[in-house]
Amino acid sequence: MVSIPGKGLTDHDQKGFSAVCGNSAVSGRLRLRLAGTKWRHSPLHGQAYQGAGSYAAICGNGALALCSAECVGLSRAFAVSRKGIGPMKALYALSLPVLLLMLPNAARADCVNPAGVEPDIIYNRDHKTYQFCDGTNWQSMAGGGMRYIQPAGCDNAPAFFPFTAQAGLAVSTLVTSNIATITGMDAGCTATVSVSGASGSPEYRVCSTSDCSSVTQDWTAANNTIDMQGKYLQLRATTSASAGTEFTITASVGPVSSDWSITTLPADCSLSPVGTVCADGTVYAGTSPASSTPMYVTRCDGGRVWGGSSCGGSRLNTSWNNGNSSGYVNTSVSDCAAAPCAGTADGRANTTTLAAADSDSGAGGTQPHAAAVYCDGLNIHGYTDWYLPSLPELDVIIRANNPDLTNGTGDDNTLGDFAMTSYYWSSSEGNSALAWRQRVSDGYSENTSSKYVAIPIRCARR
Ligand SMILES: [Ca+2]
Ligand SMILES: [Ca+2]
Ligand SMILES: [Ca+2]
Repeated sequence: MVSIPGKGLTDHDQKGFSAVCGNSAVSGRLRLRLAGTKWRHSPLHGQAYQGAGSYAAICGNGALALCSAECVGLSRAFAVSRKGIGPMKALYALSLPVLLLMLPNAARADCVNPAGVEPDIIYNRDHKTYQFCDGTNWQSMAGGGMRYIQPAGCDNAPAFFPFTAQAGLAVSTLVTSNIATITGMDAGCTATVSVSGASGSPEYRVCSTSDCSSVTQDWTAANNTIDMQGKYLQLRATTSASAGTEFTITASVGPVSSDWSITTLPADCSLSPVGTVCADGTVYAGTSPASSTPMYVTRCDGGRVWGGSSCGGSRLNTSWNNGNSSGYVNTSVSDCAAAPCAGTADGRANTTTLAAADSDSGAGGTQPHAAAVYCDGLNIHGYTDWYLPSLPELDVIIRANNPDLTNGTGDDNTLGDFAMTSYYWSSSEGNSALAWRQRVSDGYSENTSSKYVAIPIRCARR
């Protein structure tokens, strides 16, 4: 008796065939030579013949498991039972290359010992099971074996099943493919389903419904033999930890393969369209008119934080000054008489100035310019150089976020998380009491807003 705890193969009886193989690593079937006299060839656990694998071992109901490295322990254990056991009691578990070498030349001929042709049926007293000749070997009809009898020459080649390439993906993120429909095979004709890829730990699942609400094979990386006609195939994998890196996943159903490409965000997302989320989590917003260099905004409005799939927290509504409607201060930030102010108005310089300036002459000491101070002190996406954009910069941001300057259309919120009907503060000053703000929905800007009004802000950097 052989006991192999934890390997799924627990035992065999004196006939050598009562071992139980529940190991999911089983990936193929082979013929097994018993007692040096007869070749047996049994289907097992839904697996079709497959050339990969390293070792063989006997499983339940006469099946022979071809195992990958995970099953190596099986063959070693069974090797112990080879010596001194009489005919029909010995188990031979051989490494795959050896097993193939032992296949007789008659592998393509009719069944032998006893002689037979397809579809002859015999009863094997030794193993108390019926066997049929598939034209080459005597196949077991015991247990679930009958499930794997396929009509000769059945079509297990599906029509090509495309997977949509995905780019601009966040790094180190598990992503799923579209759900591909598998057609063009004969119903009942099984095929080996597999997935491969050098990186990303790819897996597949098989569903019986187009939305995968009903799963027939849950996520796995293992090969499986499945009747795929009319079913649905979906892939998943983890994106690269590096920016701008493509992984290619290959899925196969029978002889047909299809590639799925998943590419992470580029390191320099300013080469991508506005609204592209950069590898660092910031959002490319266009070119700053103040510096003629790329400008980025936070993923979410002031007060909110990206939670992985959406912005969380409460949107900050802040005054431009300290919230007082008296004691206004005309700072050294250049006053802007009319929109869009000077094209070179620099939000970064404005913010530095405002963060150090007193906003309320009626109160002793220094009161903050709250909107600018928020951006000046912000530490997010790995940066601390955030600033409150000037009006010309805010105009670029708002037009990037709503290109047609019309609310309720498909181009809304290209940059994400803007309150579409709100005004947002710029760092451009109007005079002592007023500052410039701009509305997202239509791009309208005004300097008639008192500095104490509390509205949203979006910080930028470059
Ligand atoms: Ca001023
Ligand atoms: Ca003061
Ligand atoms: Ca729009």
